[in-house]
Amino acid sequence: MKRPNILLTGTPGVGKTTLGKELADRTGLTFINIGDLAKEGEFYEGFDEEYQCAILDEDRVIDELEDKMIDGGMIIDYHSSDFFPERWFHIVFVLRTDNSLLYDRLESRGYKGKKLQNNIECEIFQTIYEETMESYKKEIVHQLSSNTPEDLERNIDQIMKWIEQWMLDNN
Ligand code: DAT
Repeated sequence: MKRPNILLTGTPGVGKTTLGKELADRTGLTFINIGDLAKEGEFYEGFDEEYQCAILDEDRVIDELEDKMIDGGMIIDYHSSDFFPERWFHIVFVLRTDNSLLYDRLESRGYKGKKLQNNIECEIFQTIYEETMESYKKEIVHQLSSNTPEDLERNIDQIMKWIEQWMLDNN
């Protein structure tokens, strides 16, 4: 049985992990958060002094996931989308959150100062959306509002319907 691969992307705090885990629970697809995967495997290639964070070793992440992506049925969660092989994904969702809500979510996550400001600007300037539109065919990229619990429910329903249809069309 062939199953699709889904990319959930967007600025930190928009709700990728919340949506991805819930989708995985309800569909049996496998959820992978790239940040957690990198931490477990220590897939880093240095430290960024300016941003005070580890630099992801993208090639090692890709090597680690390649076989699983070929098998299908993967939900990938990451705040960037341009280094993954385009062929991996059947659909890509860019989650979007209003600035004031995002600000509160990131603040309660402990972000402050420049880090908080950079992430809010990332959302204001649609950085991830534009990066994603340049990296994948426009037809497979969709924006999702991710402001409220109602949005979450609606997004889950829509994606589950899409998965069902994809499985009918491809098996
Ligand atoms: P991300 O994985 O994009 O960093 P998250 O899933 O960790 O984001 O969510 C960040 C916070 O926002 C977390 O406290 C849960 C909350 N949240 C996520 N989606 C939401 C939604 N649709 N409505 C309200 N709160 C949401």
